[in-house]
Amino acid sequence: MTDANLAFKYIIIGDSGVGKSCLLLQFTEKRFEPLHDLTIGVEYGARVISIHDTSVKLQIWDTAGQESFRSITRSYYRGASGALLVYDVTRRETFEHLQSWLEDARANANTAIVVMLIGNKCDLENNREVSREEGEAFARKNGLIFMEASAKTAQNVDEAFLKTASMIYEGVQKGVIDSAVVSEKQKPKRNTVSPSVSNENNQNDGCAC
Ligand SMILES: Nc1nc2c(ncn2[C@@H]2O[C@H](COP(=O)(O)OP(=O)(O)OP(=O)(O)O)[C@@H](O)[C@H]2O)c(=O)[nH]1
Ligand SMILES: [Mg+2]
Repeated sequence: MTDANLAFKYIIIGDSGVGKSCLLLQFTEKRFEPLHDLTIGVEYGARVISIHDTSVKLQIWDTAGQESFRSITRSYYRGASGALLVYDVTRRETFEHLQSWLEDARANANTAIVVMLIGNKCDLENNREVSREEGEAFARKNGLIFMEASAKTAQNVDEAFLKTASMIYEGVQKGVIDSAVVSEKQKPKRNTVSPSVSNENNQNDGCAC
């Protein structure tokens, strides 16, 4: 493969209200939205990063967490090389539903997909219902990478997206991930229901990884 113009497709999944759209907004536009603007169908965002002098476009599909959109979400796993699986550290039920999200990912995504587990809203320490240790243990048991983050303060937001990219890049180098999946920039298809917002906002960002 050539070392230029890679595109990694990401999908962000997890229960409604855990902060998926806010994580995307913080990563692409460096701002926080305090109101819950329920995602209908899917939304799309993008940002260009650099890994070892290679320019990589992250094409990110932010899905709706509500159960009624689950079948639409399932159609977005195809071709994804990274998944951000998000729960809310202040709502235990969102942690308890992780297994079911993981089953969806395993059933619908490429087998080599890199999954990053994110315990979001870690700024709300006083309301915490899930400990960091529980998140770490779930990740270890299921072979996931793990970070706690806050879309509000931006803590670990860039790190989560960039670490995932770095793991995908390594997978391609080692031949574990098919280079055809990531070797060219593909224009995202606007399919299925109400892809409401295109907050594409390409910025160059030196990757610390
Ligand atoms: N304190 C705090 N609030 C957050 C954080 N991330 C998101 N929120 C709030 O949580 C609510 C839900 O955030 P969204 O990003 O809309 O949730 P979502 O996961 O996209 O929800 P769906 O689109 O319904 O699946 C909003 O009111 C956000 O302001 C965070 O890190 N800290
Ligand atoms: Mg949303």
